[in-house]
Amino acid sequence: QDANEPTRTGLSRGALKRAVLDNLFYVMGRFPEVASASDRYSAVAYTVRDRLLERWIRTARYYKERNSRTVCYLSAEYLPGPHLLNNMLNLGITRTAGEVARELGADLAEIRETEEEPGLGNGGLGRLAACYMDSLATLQIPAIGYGIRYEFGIFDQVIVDGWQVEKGDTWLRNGNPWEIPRPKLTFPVGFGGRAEHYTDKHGVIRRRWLPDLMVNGVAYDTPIMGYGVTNGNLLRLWKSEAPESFNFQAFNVGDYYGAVHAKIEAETLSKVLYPNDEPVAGKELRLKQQYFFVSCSLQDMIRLQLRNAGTLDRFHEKYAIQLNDTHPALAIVELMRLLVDEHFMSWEQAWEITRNSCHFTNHTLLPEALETWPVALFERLLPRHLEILYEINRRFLDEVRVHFLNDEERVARMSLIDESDGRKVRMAHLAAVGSRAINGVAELHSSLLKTTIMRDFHDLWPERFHNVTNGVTPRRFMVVSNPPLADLISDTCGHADWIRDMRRLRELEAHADDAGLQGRWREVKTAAKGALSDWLGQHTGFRPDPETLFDVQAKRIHEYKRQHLNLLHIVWLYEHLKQNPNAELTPRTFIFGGKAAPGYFMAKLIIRLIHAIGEVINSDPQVNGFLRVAFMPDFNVKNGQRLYPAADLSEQISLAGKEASGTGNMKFAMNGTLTIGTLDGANIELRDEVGHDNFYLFGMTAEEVQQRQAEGYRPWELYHGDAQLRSAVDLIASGLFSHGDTELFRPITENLIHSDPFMVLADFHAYQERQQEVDRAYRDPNHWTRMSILNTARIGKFSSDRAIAEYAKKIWQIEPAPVELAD
Ligand code: 26Y
Repeated sequence: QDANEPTRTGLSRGALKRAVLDNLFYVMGRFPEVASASDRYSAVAYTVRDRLLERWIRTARYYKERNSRTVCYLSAEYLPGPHLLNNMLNLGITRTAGEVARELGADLAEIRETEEEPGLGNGGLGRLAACYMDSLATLQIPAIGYGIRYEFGIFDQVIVDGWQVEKGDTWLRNGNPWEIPRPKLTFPVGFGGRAEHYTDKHGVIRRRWLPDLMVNGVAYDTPIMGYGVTNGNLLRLWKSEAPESFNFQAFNVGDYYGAVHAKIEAETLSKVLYPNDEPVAGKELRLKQQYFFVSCSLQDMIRLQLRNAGTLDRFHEKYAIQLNDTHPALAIVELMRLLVDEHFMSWEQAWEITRNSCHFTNHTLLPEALETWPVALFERLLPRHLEILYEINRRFLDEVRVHFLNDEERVARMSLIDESDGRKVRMAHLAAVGSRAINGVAELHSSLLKTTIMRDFHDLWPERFHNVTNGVTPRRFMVVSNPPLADLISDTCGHADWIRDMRRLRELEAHADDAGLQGRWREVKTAAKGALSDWLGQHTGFRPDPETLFDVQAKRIHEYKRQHLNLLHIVWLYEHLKQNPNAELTPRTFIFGGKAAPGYFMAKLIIRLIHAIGEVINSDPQVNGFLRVAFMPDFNVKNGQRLYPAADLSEQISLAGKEASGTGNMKFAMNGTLTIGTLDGANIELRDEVGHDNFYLFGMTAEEVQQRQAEGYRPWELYHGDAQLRSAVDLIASGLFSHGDTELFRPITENLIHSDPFMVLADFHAYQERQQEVDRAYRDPNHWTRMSILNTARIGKFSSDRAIAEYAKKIWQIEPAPVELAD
């Protein structure tokens, strides 16, 4: 029966095998004996893609016929991770594909290794967007993810002499089998020029924009399939190109080189992803990128709506636009411009539509991460948009004045323009004014939003504020990353329904004390640790002992995330061990992973310090039975998938009030990793879910932090008052970890003693005490394993399916549209 199955859609072993060989031959132009690893990968990827396309096109047709309400997720970043295995899982062909590979003399694991992941994001925010795309499809909600097809994504990190060195990310080098270019789907985007009055054919005086530079945005589509359903959504990324007419125009006036230059400039727009954690001010190209993708996306929505409805009057009923932070907030102004200037709608109607289409998610309270743009730059690039923004502001501020009589200070605070220090456009205010709903990403964060940066807005429009706690997809972070654990869970529960209904993991609870399950649970963890060790051995030369406790901190390197708190504890432990060689201690390997923004000096120095401390500790035979330090280079989605299953302890130790949510915390806990953490972001809710006894809590609360700062924080007093703390800091300053160089790490030690903006010293003692408790607990394997099982069993809330269901209900008012795969 296999032989009769169509080669492009069949899911049987025979059909898949035929398809792989076909693709190798006809797409890659190779025969098996000479195929490279990357040829083999592509042949398999095209085989999977063909099968997605059938479902995908069926979905597109179905949504079109029904004119379904659609979520448009606007995000400057997406970090989907490798597609191959995830798509195989969604199609339900993982096992068959493995067999086919073997029959062809290949190894699926090896084939997977050659896949380049699209690193089109920095970290949490981009990965969240990818998790949400996965859940939208799985929950059968019509959605388009709009973004930028960066030619160079986040840099690859290599470590040279303990320093981070950035390498360009050339993810498109071998082609990208997952995307479908849509050259016909191209929109023009203008920049610069001026605005002018003109009289239309009805004699009405109108305003229009005459840009002096045009760029084209070309769509590249990637199918995003749901798990175990026919629905497939669309990730539509824009690539910038010069319009063809460009060369022509220039040729006519004889400026050939000018034309070539302009072409290059147009193509620069989607060249490279900007890192976060760097001063956001004044990066002209970033503003251009934001406008570019927002404009293309809105033009695309308008095209679809005109095609389906013939008018834009009900645009907001058709689309729910979600702004992933302020990066796409220009959508508000651009939608106004398109409706008013190009589709001749009245201001009032256009504003009604705009304000009912947009929704805004905030991801940070850190003042340095709030986007503002100098008015002069804004005006030069987007002169007409500035006029529209001023008009939005004028009407908005009148509303504020009427609501809060006699409060011009408040008016100034809320204005879309910050007049305090050179005039700047406040993007968060724009996003708030133009949105129906505003949400934070964890309970604490959402409530701090209302009392800090969005306080005035909350006073004005309390009903617009919501919380949607983040979630992550169990498909990628459990089933794809950790198949043995997924199998063990399904085996124990007697079903695999937990993969789409994570609350059902609770069924594991009943077995938490079961010796049989505990034994198998430990075996799974130990095997994952072994695999990680092998990988680290191959890539760093140091292979940690899987018998030790794996204590992992993996996330972007940032002072607020406090990797240096972790380091101070390690240094303290080292000293303690040297002084008490017989101390009873659980052997531990501290594993770090994470990238530093290329321009963030302190973060790069912290990476150097991790390596410096590792170098000394790892080669000191006196402590080696107990203490080791490893660094996983190039932490990205793919490498994260090796890390989460292998961790015993996850470090979520940011200063309370600084981490909006965190999502690594959830990925670790899903894989049976216990957390040591502060009451920050989603840690609070995670602890409430898994149970306070199964979470290692330490540190000040956000409130205590505020209080302490208000009183005047004096870290030097802590340094002088705590001998253990002082000697840990001093040991770093002494040059022990830098071959006697007392200058190298001075910026870190001096900063800690004299300013310590993230209160590392204030939380040190509590952290160290809690770590001692971890140490003791790990020595009781049954108790530890019980806690590990309970973490997984109770993690259901943090599925992105729950988060998306909340958005659908509270924010978007959208219903699922299940697609059937007819036979
Ligand atoms: C303005 C530009 C330079 C910029 C670009 C990217 C600024 C920030 C970002 C990225 C921010 C980010 O990743 N934020 C994280 O979002 C996660 C998802 O909500 C949260 O879990 C995490 O706490 C937050 O830091």
